Amino acid sequence: MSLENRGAFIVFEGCDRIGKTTQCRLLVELLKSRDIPVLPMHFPERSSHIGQVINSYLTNSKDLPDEVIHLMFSANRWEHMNQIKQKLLEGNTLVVDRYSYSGVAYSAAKGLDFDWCYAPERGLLKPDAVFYLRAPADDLTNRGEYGKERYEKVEFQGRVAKVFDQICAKEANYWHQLDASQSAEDLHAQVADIAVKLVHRVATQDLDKLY
Ligand code: NYM
Repeated sequence: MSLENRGAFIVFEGCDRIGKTTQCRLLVELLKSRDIPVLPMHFPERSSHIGQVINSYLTNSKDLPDEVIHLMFSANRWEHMNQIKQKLLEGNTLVVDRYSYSGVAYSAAKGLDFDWCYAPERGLLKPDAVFYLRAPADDLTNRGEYGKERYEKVEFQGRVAKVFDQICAKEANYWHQLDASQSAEDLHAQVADIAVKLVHRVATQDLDKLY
């Protein structure tokens, strides 16, 4: 690829324990094996000051009003935006585990207004593609083995899934809904097919913003 080619901005979304982390890893490994420059990222990015507050909240060592933590998650994306833009323009494809849509889905699932939740995300870079990993509803209720972090409850995850579905329907032109109940290998094959074509297709396109 020529020097002025940019990388693709790829995001994985979905409920907790749906397999995003595995799929991110498999995609990063695949792109590397094809000599496509690629970097993994994950939101929340817990190492910054804001990220540490988010971590304390998620591990239940700190309580904050729903609105405040919502804005912290958004601020955590904003504080990395210059870095993300620079990496993409340098030609790196970014494979990002969660983004703005998790921000909206988890807060709206608590009862906050959808449009209010989306507002602070406006102006952030828009992903070229979102892979939305979706398990059938009964599969979700069978997933008893959630961890200790906040939000990891079956009933709450069902509400989160509903908001993700709503966003998926609205953003259908760059969202790819994939069945997460299939094997990690089959799922990866579907992701890989779309992602490799995408990297080549967007290389000469301008970056877009969420609006
Ligand atoms: N989460 C994640 C939010 O509530 N809002 C956000 O903006 C983001 C990015 O954090 N249960 C929630 C979803 C997860 C939790 O994410 C931690 P992970 O991917 O398990 O580290």
